[in-house]
Amino acid sequence: MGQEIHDGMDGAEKGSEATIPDPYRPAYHFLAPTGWLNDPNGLIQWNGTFHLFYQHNPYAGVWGSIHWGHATSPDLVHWTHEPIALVPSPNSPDEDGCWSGIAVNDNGTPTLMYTGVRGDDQLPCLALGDDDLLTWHKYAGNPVIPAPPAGLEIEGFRDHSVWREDGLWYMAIGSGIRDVGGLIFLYRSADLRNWEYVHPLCSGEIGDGTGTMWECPDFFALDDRHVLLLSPIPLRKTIFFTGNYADQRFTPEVEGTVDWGGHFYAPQTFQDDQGRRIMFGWVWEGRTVEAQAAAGWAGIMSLPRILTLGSGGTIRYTPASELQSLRGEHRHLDESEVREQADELLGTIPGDQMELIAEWNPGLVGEVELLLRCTPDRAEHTAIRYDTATQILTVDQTLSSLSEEVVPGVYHAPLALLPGEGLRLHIFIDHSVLEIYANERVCLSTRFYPTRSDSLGIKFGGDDAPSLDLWAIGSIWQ
Ligand code: DQQ
Repeated sequence: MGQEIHDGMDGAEKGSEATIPDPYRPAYHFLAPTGWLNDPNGLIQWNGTFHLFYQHNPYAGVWGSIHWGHATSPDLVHWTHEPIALVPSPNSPDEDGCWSGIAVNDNGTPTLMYTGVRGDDQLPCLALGDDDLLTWHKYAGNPVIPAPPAGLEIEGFRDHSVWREDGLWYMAIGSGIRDVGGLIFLYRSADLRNWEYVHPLCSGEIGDGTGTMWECPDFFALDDRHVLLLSPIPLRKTIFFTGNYADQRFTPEVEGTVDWGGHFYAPQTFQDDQGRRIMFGWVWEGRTVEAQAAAGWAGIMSLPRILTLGSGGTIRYTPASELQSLRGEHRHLDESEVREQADELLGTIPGDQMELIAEWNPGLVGEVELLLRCTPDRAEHTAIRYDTATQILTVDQTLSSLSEEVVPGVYHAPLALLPGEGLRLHIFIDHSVLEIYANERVCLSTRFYPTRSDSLGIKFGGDDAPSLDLWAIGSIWQ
């Protein structure tokens, strides 16, 4: 067995958010101090403090040399950047990158399991932390699994979900079998260092709509079911299965889309001290790679979402209630006020850094429309529409930005309102980030980049007006 080694990974300076005059840089969504961010990793609450690690290239606003960035929070909302946790080590199993993984409490020792990348090899590696989780020591016996199961033509062997069961550690690893479909390998271990292959936890088939390779599996119990989150290649979105787990095999029963906004990927969940299942996801950019490189940063984290089991094996999503601590000035308008004040709804609340809840009463007919980040002449705006006939929620970014560096999208999500149910859109606008929770069962996260300084208004269309609650939202940086 290997010994633990010190890497002297002091990494980046601890600090707070850089003050870069960039109108697209969010104020209350987490992002790296500089450079690139992708998947959330190693989410854990340790002695009360929340730890968020993430895939990070500190050198540029593009994907590249992948380190593990690190931040801490006392309340799940306000964050402090900490020194980089993992740096690729030359001539080691992670010399080409420290890819995605998780954190566990191994009987009091903070422990990371991540994918070490060397050439074509992607293999699980361990790092052990000091008590403050700021200094990490890579395990000298890495990789802890020397090769994927033999005799299979696999596509990838990466990303980890680890849990305790019957006194052992179990680990799910994302993969795919060439020309067959996505697959999750299941391993078990007594000590996180010696692993035995069990069998596939779950697998898909080419043509079943679940892609060819399953990235970032996250497997956990939710109420009386189990949930498997997957980010399949080439879907560019995250799906969930809820189903039954028995004899170390998972049988999916219900499938769904975690987020319909075209920019949400590779989420990870953890359970906090209150027993809540909390998810963060990577929300990628919607502008060209050249624009991202010029900005010097790319990629943000979604807001923390609480997952609960919905009806029929679906998942319900609510923004963590702690986010309400960011609320500032508040305005409430009822339906008649919304109709009358159509052009002055926001008052002094900034239209690029706000939260709004729009609620339409049950019995809605026809189509309703809400324009955000809208110029007075409507030349720039993002449209959210709900059509009661098709029961489709749409986010239309065709006119979101006049810039040619922006890739506009139109995103659709099915949302069937139940008898007696109104439409409730809970919306977070944070400079270039738009996060929408519709009736707590449909999420759409996307990015927008208005160019005009007066792209700050909101407007409503359609026969029915909603009631509105609006808040100015503060910054998350300590
Ligand atoms: N991102 C990581 C991989 C993972 C992918 C590399 C998903 O471990 O499969 O940065 O976005």
